[in-house]
Amino acid sequence: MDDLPDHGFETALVSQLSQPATRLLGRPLRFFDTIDSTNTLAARLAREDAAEGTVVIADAQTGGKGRLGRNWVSPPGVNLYLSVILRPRKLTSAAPQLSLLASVAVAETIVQQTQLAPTIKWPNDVLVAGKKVCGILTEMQANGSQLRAVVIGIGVNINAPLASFPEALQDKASSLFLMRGEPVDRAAFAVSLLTHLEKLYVLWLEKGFPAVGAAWEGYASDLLGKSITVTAPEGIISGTVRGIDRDGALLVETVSPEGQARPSSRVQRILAGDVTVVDGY
Ligand code: BT5
Repeated sequence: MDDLPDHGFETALVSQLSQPATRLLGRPLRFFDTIDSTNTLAARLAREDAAEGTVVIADAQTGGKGRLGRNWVSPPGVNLYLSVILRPRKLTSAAPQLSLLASVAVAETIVQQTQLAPTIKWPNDVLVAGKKVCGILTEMQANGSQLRAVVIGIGVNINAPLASFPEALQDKASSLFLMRGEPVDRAAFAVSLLTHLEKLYVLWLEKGFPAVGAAWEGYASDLLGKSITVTAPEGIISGTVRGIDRDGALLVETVSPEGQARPSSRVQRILAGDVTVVDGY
């Protein structure tokens, strides 16, 4: 866990992927010791017609991206930063479903590789014991209303020590190593993640979102029935979580303000935003 490039990681990855773990994802796989952002490169490759399944992985990122211009802390030698190019023949409105799908793949991989008990915070943060261990950034390229490519960027804090997080993050973020008390094999985790992602992607293509949504709700069950506040593009919405619908939108029951002649409740569909649970989450 020092600052030297970890060629062992690349070698182990390539060797484990050469066993037929996946048919689509990671074929080809582009590995970098350091990159600005795997998503930025994957988006460029996608514009240049890279094949579906192309994966960009880096040992470190100098400009790791979060959503809405936020940053992703990406130290070398310890974590996983990868981006996958997919080309589903679907409408652009289906793209957010891939973020939810990716969070299920990460949660399943954490269970399989560490026996920890992950939860998902809508839309796609993966937490262990209430701390964020994974973030997902999905970016799309479109031809009109049709998807041309989707880049799913996944960052998982695997073996990061607490000191590698800036102080402001130390009570909100964690790593699988910190939660489990022993290191996790990064290459095995990466290959397992690509395997789970591929299985769910094929399921989604064949059966649509509901097949994946049930698994998502299983990991996000903490959130059901909770009072939340969502900062969404349409404004700040407060209400009670009722689940997700068959398109992956969060369903929030809101009550019109007290004092109104006839208080009434209605369920709003929210497709994007940041959730804060009123009682802490
Ligand atoms: C995300 O954004 O959670 C999406 C992160 C996606 C990162 C991957 S790494 C591979 C690929 N290449 C990229 O350049 N990006 C993707 P958001 O929900 O906006 O959360 C960002 C916030 O999480 C930050 O503002 C911090 O508060 C916090 N954060 C930053 N780095 C973190 C880390 N390593 N672990 C946990 N939390 C972190």
